[in-house]
Amino acid sequence: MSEKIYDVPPEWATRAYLDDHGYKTKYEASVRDPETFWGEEGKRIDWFEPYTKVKNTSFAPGAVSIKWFEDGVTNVAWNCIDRHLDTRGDQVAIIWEGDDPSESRHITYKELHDEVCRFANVLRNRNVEKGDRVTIYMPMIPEAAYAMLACARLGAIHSVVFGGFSPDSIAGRIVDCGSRVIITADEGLRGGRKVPLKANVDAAIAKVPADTVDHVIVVRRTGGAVDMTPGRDVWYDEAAALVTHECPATPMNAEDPLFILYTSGSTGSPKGVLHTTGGYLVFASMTHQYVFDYHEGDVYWCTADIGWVTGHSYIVYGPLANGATTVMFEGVPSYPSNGRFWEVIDKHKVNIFYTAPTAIRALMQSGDEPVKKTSRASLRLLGSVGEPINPEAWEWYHRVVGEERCPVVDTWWQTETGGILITPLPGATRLKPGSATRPFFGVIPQVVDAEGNIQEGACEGNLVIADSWPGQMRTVYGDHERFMQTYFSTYPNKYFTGDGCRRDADGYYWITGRVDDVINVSGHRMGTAEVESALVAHPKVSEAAVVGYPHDIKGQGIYAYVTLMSGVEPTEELRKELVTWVRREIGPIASPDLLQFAPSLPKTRSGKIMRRILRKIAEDEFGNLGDTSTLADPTVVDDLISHRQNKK
Ligand code: 6R9
Repeated sequence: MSEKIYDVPPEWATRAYLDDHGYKTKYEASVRDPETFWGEEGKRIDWFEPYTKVKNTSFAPGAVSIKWFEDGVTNVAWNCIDRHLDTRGDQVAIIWEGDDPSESRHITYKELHDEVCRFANVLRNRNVEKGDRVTIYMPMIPEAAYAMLACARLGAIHSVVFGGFSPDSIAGRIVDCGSRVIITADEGLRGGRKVPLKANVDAAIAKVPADTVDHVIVVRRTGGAVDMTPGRDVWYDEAAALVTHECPATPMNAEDPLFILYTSGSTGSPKGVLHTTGGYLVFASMTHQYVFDYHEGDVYWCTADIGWVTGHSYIVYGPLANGATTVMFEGVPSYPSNGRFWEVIDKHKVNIFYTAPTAIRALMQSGDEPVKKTSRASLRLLGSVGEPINPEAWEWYHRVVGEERCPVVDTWWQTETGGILITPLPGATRLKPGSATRPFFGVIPQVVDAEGNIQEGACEGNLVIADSWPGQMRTVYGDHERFMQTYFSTYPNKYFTGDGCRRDADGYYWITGRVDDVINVSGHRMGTAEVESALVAHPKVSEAAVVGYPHDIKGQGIYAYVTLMSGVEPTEELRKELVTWVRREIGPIASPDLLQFAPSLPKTRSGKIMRRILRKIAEDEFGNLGDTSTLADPTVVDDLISHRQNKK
């Protein structure tokens, strides 16, 4: 395949913050002397007490410790709201677009201040204090952002759980971080369908030890009937009517926790990724400004859900820290029609649009017509995040949606990184479809081989980051050992991303996907181990192995191999039951796309499942199974191949 290169459009070279020379100069300065670079950049947020120390970080084996701006004192909500009030109190902070196209709301910075203070007072009245954990299980409504910012204002640590997760998943997260307060809504609304959020919270609380949860605060969204437990549950509007719209922002040390966000890894239960205050906000703000070339007055729309890190950093914290107008969308790209995204862009005159490859691929399938019916004249820049974007989808996004006028920034990052690490800068970087291109300021990517040898020049291998950046996660909540083990033990003194990548002769990075047992389904991260443990929890299942396979829209689909208890018949009905079971155990995003009953699984003589072989079968690469001689029983493989499920 010939490699296409898109030059920076001439108008961008003049209007953007940086051109190519500017990028290179600033990048070199950032890695040559991080202390000075970040010491200056830290001033982009306001501090109650200025920091005198900038970087104090170590990736040393057994002693990983990450601190930025450690003696500074500030407050994230204060930076996202209060400091803008003098200059842009009447400017719109949040444009909310409802699931139903006839519903939208504009919230100014002044209104945001009042709403967040009220929410904080409601929490304070329920004894929420600095350091307490609060679980947020909400639809995409402004109250979700108010709840996050209210926690930040009080110094409470929020743990947002994606609204698509099941009661079991919520329960696990409540228990892990020990939150005594849950914020939810009666029901969510997505694509015209209701989501029983409060009922899911009730079911989750029934699964955690009694007396874990003291308060459930319920925002009215649909008005649907829900059960309210007296003494525990309260309607938000009723509680908010009793409090004022003034609430002081708690002074927070730069390294005090801001939030926990659970994410899947290759082993065990989801990890509570912990982000702190100062470095996180500096990094979210800076990346939002430079990557999206954000300028005063721009209308910016990120289509993520606040249940994922992209929603945290690039719907709420980054844009609001910069005083931007951020669009928050409740619905889905296909409702009421496949033109919804483009219609919303015209309706709110969106300048910067940031979405996921899975959405682009799905919309691309309905052709150019729904796009071309709209003007999109306001659009200036397009972004992509969550998974590798295939060049065909990139080209369509660029040509049809952006009419070849808007640069596409393919941004690589992770829940753990807090913000974007590898990305084009629109005024500086020539684009190659499918490549996340070059590192952001202060980020030192390296490509290593399996033994950890650093590769030079054009190469392929595993992606590691050689030194800390301010947005980096600080620990796994309550388990620093696991943090060090997961990210710093594979390659000593380096942060291991879990991704594979290629670097070309121009120094551009091409992320090739996960090299561990994590799969990426429609941009949602899932540990194969989680799906497996959900399956084996079913009484009829004896063993399960889950792998990813290429899927046209989702990027990866979930392929499950299931061995049943002896005597259980493998029926079509049971297959459906097991798929439903996983949905119920984890949530709809974890439903297996294909499920194959396997009389036995390929194992080594020591009893290890050989996933490499299962992956090849799921990928339809039967001719290329590699060495099967170490298998305890090589005939298992033939049986698996002959019963392979067909791709949808
Ligand atoms: C922000 C987010 C992280 C994993 C990451 C990688 C994949 C994200 C990507 C990308 C290729 C991109 N990923 N962005 N792969 N190109 N632009 O998605 O965080 O949910 O933690 O997922 O997603 O595999 O390791 P998270």
